[in-house]
Amino acid sequence: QEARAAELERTFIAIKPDGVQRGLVSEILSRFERKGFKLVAIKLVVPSKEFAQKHYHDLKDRPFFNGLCDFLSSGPVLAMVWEGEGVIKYGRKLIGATDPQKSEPGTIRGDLAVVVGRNIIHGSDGPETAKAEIALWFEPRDLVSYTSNEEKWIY
Ligand code: RTP
Repeated sequence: QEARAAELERTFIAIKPDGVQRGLVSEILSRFERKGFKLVAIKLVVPSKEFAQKHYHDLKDRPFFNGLCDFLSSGPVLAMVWEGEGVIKYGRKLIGATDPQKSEPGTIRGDLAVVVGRNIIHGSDGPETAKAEIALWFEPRDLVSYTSNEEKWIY
């Protein structure tokens, strides 16, 4: 079990200000929990605009960059790290396509959002971004290692 725990991947997930303001936190958390992923870090923060620009630095040349950073820093964001086999890719699947008009029903954005600028949630898009985003939002000591009782029934 220890050997497997070392292999379990982690991803950064954030509920954006629209998701928090709309009271969708518990709905979204429960989807990740029920799937069998494990929460290893969580905090509610209002990021500064500079911090939002760091988080979205890959998009700095896009026309919507400024508005996107204003939006991310406009209110509380629920920042989280989730752990589990395949969590980076499958987390994106739970979230659904970037544009909620194209997200499948059953996904978080498909069920709960309407437009791309208010798509309620962010998830790392690969192992490198996951590592970088976790390091940007959390200190190593914020990441909690523990064994949940359910694990032996999930793996
Ligand atoms: P995220 O990083 O938030 O999970 O979204 P993503 O990878 O699915 O999409 P990405 O292309 O990285 O875009 C990041 C966020 O920028 C906003 N966006 N607005 N045309 C627009 O106005 C537009 N396009 C993208 C969205 O909030 C998207 O999640």
